Amino acid sequence: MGKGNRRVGIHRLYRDDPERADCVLWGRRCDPLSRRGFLAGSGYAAMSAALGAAIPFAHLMPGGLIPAALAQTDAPFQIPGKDGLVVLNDRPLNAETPAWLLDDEVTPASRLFVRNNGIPPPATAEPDGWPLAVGGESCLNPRRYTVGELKRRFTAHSYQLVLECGGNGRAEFDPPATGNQWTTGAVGCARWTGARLRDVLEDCGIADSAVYIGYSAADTHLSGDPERVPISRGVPMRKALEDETLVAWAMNDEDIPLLHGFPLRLVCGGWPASTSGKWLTGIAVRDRVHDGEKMGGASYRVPCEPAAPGSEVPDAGMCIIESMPVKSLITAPRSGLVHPAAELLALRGHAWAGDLRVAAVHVSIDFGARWTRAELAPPANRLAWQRWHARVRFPTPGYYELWARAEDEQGRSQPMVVPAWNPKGYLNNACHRIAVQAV
Ligand SMILES: Nc1nc2c(c(=O)[nH]1)N[C@H]1C(S)=C(S)[C@@H](COP(=O)(O)O)O[C@H]1N2
Ligand SMILES: [Mo]
Repeated sequence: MGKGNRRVGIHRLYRDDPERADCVLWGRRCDPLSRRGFLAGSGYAAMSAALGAAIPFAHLMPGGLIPAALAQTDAPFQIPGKDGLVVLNDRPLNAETPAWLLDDEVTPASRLFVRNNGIPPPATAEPDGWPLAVGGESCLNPRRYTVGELKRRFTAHSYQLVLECGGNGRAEFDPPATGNQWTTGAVGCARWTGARLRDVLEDCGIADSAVYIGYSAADTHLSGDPERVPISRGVPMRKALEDETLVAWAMNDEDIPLLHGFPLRLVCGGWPASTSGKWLTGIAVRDRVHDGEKMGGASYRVPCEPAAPGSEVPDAGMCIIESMPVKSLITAPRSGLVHPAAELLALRGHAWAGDLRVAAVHVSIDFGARWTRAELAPPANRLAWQRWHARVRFPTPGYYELWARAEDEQGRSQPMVVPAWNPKGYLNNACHRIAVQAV
């Protein structure tokens, strides 16, 4: 892949030109009179032929649905220290993890997605000397720490925390949203260790006027302009002061890998991962909503009220994304499995719900007509994802899709189709689906 390469997903191709996409996908003659959608005319036959199987529940299949077997984007590309990630952009580096590689309870460094907005700093040879400045309008006693001091002075806490990019799932929006065309893999749940941000802020003193924190970091802008900052986001005080919000110096009990913020990172589990500043050098306690880079405009903000797809939303009508919505993944089996129809198939995955707990997970083999309840484990700690297991049986041989749908403790479920359109394509928590051929 050359400099600045970007990947265009199959969904994007469909959004842009469905007829051409049909030609590419099904090898059909580009007939301008042919109807759109797979099940129209020769569509069903072409699709069955391409999948190599009949589709027993074809009558239940939503029109225009791209079969999961073909929507797969696994195309491993090597990044040092990474295993099987799909690179979406190489400047800045952005890479996601195929669902079947997210099967671990605790996501290993080799399988954690990478989302850089700028250029990471070089690895410091002296991590314990790395500075963290705490200040801002609402900090009573601004001061500087080093990572070594943070480790000595504050109690270390460890939590497994879900980090999911706000744009995970963007590839499915219609009209398409610009930005990394994440499918499902911009999420992970590693174990983070560090000081509670609350303990550090209380050490400096928090004024009554405190509203928000904002981070600053050592990465540099793509333009090379030292005056420009790639990203500087933050969270309201209530999130900043939670037990699980960490100023972390370790991931999975080792130094944080350079791509993930070595040697110091803010971690705010359950919120858009953009709030978890990597290569952390500063925390400002603000007397207003933090106004750093990527806090305004359409960045990490969505229409406060539902907006018509493609419409212009005035700035005042945009709200900052806070807790991420309920979501799940099928991490085993891998999509594309060929399985004996006579045998039960065991499947499993993870489910998470931002600041909330997951209350239930259901799975379907018939495009969502009927659902079976999965077994659901409690989280390792608050804000960790939860393991689920289910078994399904196929009535006849053929092509099936397995769909998983989680529900949070407040009764909100994942939608089966892409949810509320927004200008930058955030918060797509539609059900994950995989393809299985029963033989
Ligand atoms: N300093 C800094 N922090 C950052 C970013 C960045 O570009 N620079 N990217 C953010 C975004 S948008 C995401 S989704 C997560 C990605 O974390 P990861 O690369 O460790 O998976 O880091 C966040 N923290
Ligand atoms: Mo992100």
